[in-house]
Amino acid sequence: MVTAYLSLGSNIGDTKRNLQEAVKMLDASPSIEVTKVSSIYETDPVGFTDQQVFLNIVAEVKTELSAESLLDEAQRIEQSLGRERKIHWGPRTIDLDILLYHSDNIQSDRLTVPHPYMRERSFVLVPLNEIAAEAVHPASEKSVRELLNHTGSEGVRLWKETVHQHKESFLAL
Ligand code: PH2
Ligand code: MG
Ligand code: MG
Repeated sequence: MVTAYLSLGSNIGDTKRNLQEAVKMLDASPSIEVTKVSSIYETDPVGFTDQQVFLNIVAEVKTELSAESLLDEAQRIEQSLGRERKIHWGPRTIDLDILLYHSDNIQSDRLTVPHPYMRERSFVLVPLNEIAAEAVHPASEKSVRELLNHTGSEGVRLWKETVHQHKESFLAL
C-alpha cells in the first residue's frame, strides 16, 4: 500500500461538481482509498491564460495500484466525466494528474513522477501544502512547504472561504 497525491482541476461546466464526481469515482475504485482532500481553490489559469479561472484541489490516496495503473484509473475517470483533449493546457471538464507516488522517481513514456511542473505551480503547491506540507519531493529532496515558500501563492485564492480536509465535508459542499 502506498500514498500518492493527485492534482485535480476543472474550468468547464459545473466545476465543483466535476471535482466531487472525480473524487467519488477515485474512492469507489476497489484499489484506491481517498484519505484527504484539500480545500477548494479558485486559481488563475497558467500556461494558456485566455480561459476561465479553474477550481483546483489536491487529494491524498492510499492505493495498491502501480503508478501506471493509477494513471489508467485517472484517465478512465477523465474520460467518463467527458474530458476532451483539444488545446494543450486549454479548458477542461476535469484533469487528474499524479503529483507524487510514494517516494518514487518515475520516467516512462506515459508518466513522469514527480509531476514535472509541480514545483513551479502555485495551484498545485498551495492545496498540496494544506494536506501534506512535510511530504518530500523526491527529485529535489525538498519538502512541499519549502517548495511553496519558494514559489509563493499568487493567483490562488480559497474558493468561497471554504476550508475542510475530510472527504465527507468536501463531498457535502
Ligand atoms: N492545468 C493546466 C494548465 N493550466 N491553470 C490552473 N490555474 N489550474 C490548472 O489545473 C491548470 C492550469 C494543465 O493541466
Ligand atoms: Mg494538468
Ligand atoms: Mg493531465
